[in-house]
Amino acid sequence: QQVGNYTAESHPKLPWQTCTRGGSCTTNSAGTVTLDANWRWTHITGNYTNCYTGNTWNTTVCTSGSQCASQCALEGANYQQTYGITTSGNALTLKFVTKGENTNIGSRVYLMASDDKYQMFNVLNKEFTFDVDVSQLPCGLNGALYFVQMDEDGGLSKYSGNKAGAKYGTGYCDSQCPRDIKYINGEANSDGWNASPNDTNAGAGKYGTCCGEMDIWEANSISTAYTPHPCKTTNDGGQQRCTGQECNTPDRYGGLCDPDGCDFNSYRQGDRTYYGKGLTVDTSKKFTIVTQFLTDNNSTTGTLVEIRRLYVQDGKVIPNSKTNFPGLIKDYDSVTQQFCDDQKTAFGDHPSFQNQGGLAHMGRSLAKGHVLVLSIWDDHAVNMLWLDSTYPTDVDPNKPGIARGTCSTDSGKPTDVETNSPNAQVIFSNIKFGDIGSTYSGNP
Ligand code: IDC
Repeated sequence: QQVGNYTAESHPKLPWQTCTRGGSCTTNSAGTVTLDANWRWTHITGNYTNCYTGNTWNTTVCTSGSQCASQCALEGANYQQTYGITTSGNALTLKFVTKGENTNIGSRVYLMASDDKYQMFNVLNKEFTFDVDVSQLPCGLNGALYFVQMDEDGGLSKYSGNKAGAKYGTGYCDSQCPRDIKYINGEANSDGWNASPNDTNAGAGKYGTCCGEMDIWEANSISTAYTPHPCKTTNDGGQQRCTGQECNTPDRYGGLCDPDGCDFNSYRQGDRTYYGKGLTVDTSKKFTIVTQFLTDNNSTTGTLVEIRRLYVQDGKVIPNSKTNFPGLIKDYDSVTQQFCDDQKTAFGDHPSFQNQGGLAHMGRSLAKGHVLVLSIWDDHAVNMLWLDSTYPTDVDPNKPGIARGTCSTDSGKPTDVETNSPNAQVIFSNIKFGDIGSTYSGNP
């Protein structure tokens, strides 16, 4: 994919901080974000003809994936007007529905270190902290902050067909091995593309793109989960193009990645008064989320053994909720391999997390360096019910592991949320990264 020159690409600034033990933090003022390539206008290089419109490719120019990539360009983005993406100080606001020339739904952005490189993080033996305002995120929406093992340059140096690189938000991959990605490995995903039956803006091609994923935060004002998803792709979870069964389909568990992950959702784990409006972590106002990645030898080169979570709100440190349902060997308040084994057995869930190498393999992936993703999305596959409702919807919600939040099983349909909650939004702010214990303070 080429670079278009109708709109200059200007990345919104998003400064963030690096902290060291002792509590001193320095600001990385070069931080910016870039919009994922899938949201961008792609047209024939040098004129205004679309290469892709709605949910279909221009079959005249896209006779093959490589032909298409050689003739089509990605454009610069008008962040605020077209996509509802704004930054102010250290805060990023992502709006759900933005009505411009077209109607934009959701967005996905990546933190950049420079104009053409993503910011790479190795979170092992470190702590990642940010503030969030989820008060305007109803059932069915997800304001997400997570890490994926994308290439630092978006694949520009590996794939000669990719001339746009990280600057234009190329190279996305995750543990669902998504097939709705328009350009993969320097080629358009136009071969075998099927327009989505229920999404006017999306479709699925012959290829998907897989990589290890660490979901630090998938949440709305009702429910939240944090979830490691390891992958047996090249380079311990590095970006790898997939076809057919490799892309976790038709057998969800027969692909290169763990699509379920080992999730810690406080409600699903049995504490129903912990997270939500007016609850212990009160989602009607801003709070801080701290996530710690502990290794067996307290170094960045150790084996990942535990992912801990705590919250800070109104100056008070709030310990994570504890698991509370029958059938567990003990109560847990963090993600460890034992927690994952124990909850998967107790809930009767598929052991795909274990089969893909478990927490230790997630750690190997994180050690290779990950890119930070911030997004707001609705769910055309399962209406976000896996996060905030009863899922599967036909199983007794009193059975442990089925209830994930208080949303109705009828909620979260994209057409409903897009119509009824166009003003939904998420605000992420005050990102800090550093030594364990260095990025937050508060009273017990
Ligand atoms: C979740 C994943 C999440 C993904 C979602 C939809 O954690 O990243 O976006 O699926 O594909 C299930 C569900 C499975 C859930 C998983 C955790 O079948 O969809 O994974 N889980 O809630 N049953 C038990 C656990």
